[in-house]
Amino acid sequence: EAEPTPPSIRYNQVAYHTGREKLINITAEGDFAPIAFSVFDDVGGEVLAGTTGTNQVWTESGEYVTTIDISAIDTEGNYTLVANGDTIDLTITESGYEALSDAAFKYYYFNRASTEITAAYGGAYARNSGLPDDVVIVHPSAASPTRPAGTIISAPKGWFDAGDYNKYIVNSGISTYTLLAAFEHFTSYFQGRNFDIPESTNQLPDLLDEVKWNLDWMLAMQDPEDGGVYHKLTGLNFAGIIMPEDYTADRYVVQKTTAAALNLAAVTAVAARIYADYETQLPGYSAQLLAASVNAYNWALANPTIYYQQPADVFTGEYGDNNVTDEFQWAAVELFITTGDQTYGNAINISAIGNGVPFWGYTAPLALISIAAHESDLAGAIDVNAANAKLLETVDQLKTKVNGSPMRVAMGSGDFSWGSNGQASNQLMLLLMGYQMTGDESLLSAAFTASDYLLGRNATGYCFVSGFGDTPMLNPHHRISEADAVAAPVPGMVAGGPHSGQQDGCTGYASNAPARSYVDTWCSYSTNEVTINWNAPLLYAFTALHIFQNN
Ligand code: G3I
Ligand code: 9MR
Repeated sequence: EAEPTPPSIRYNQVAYHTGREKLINITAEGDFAPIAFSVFDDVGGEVLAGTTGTNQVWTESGEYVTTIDISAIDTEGNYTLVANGDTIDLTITESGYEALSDAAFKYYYFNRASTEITAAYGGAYARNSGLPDDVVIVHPSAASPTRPAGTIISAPKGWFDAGDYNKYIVNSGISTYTLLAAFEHFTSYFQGRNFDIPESTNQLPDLLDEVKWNLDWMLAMQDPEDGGVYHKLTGLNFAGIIMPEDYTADRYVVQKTTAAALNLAAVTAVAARIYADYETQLPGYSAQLLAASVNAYNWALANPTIYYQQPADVFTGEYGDNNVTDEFQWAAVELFITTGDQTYGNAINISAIGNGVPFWGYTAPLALISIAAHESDLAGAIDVNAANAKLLETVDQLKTKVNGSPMRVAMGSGDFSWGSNGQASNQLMLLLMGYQMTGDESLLSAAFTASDYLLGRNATGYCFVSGFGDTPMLNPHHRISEADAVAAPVPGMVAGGPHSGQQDGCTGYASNAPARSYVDTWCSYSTNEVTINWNAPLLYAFTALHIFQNN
């Protein structure tokens, strides 16, 4: 008979914070007796001792779980926890998330298309330029009278979507929005932040330089003739394990869709109002963004049900979305905030805007976030209170989940789909949004407690952010990290995360249970890829936690 696996200690491998709850879990597949534990400071003095209490079963992991609360230790320092024959290192600090926030940002620079990454800014991850995307073929699915199939257009720059080298407008929408929302909510922080990118010496905040890299590409994805927006810029197939400089396959723009037009309309409307404050640095850019937004929105109104359909000769990511009610509302909200034009105000229907956690295919919560952030400008024009109540309903549900969960995390039933760590990051963003709206400290508390999940206090034992933690994710499905000469992956990237689909058919999964169905291998594109849309809420959340801890 096989020995049951010994209980494992699951903890935040990056940092616990002074003044905040500090939780550690012990988990095992089988039930286990109470376990004695001690915590020692860095000179070997015992500062806390105890015995674990009752175990609970966490349905999502199928494991027995108990929680150790060491919040009573509230002095900065390095500690060790000894329990069940294991010793783990713990860090307690006033401010432990700054480096992670910076790295989450820098990921976007590392994932830039059409440029070299220099040693000055990329260190060991310097690489040659690739995928210039200045010769892009209009695919038959995207043909129009003025741009028939085979027409050559130019659409350089942008960020690679993920571990692949393609660029998708729908996923760029939520990603770029989330970075811009971080800028709108924490403007002075980002105005003062130097992220060490090539543009750091210019007069624009680095975040806006980085986002402009992607906005410039998004603008080039619009057909100037009719305002329609191509759904993606892609090779016909996914590339092999190669560096950008070795990519030689033809590139295409594929099909104009309603979802693409609305994602571009929403994001360029947000960008237009933000870059308007930098007219001196970027003359005319804000106006260009707004014109693109209006043209895309009008195209969508005239073509409201053009859904993505993968052509027979194209095999890359789809980001297909057959329900664009949420995108219509989101675009109208952003255009109304930016212009005050009642044409857009009349299109807003708060009762049609859903709440919940956003993802690339569901952007309604992004509209609620923007309304909350601009409530004083909107009061009287739309029912701001109803919108805020919806957002706060979701926030309250998340807090209840954290407090009721056997592992004291926000992740639970229904949260473990492809990209579950994007879900976990967006949950944090919403809790932190709720805190900004209400000043309710219990929401900030819940966000700190739930933030442990991504950093190791989860059912896999991995710190899911590359370059951080004692057991970091090491083998992401990220072509640059896999093909380059550096052993360690590009830092600051969050893995897709566990979910039971296992669509990649890889071996080595720890379990079929949703919260444990994860494998840290290149092979596992369904659990171990990285993307711009999962890193964006990671960046938002850990930056916000850092800022609030230092207020
Ligand atoms: O929306 C349903 C939900 O209602 C249901 O409960 C759940 C059950 O599994 O499934 C949900 O749909 C999933 C959807 O993602 C949204 O989470 C699908 O099963 C799942 O297959 C789908 O996965 C997408 C994946 O591409 C495959 O199409 C991911 O969201 C998406 O992030 C991922 O995107 C890829 C790009 O195509 C290419 N570039 C890399 C990128 C990341 O892997
Ligand atoms: O490598 C691809 C990854 O970047 C995509 O997100 C993923 C989405 O389905 O697909 C991966 O490509 C796989 C393909 O879909 C099936 N054959 C194996 C490929 C990975 O090696």
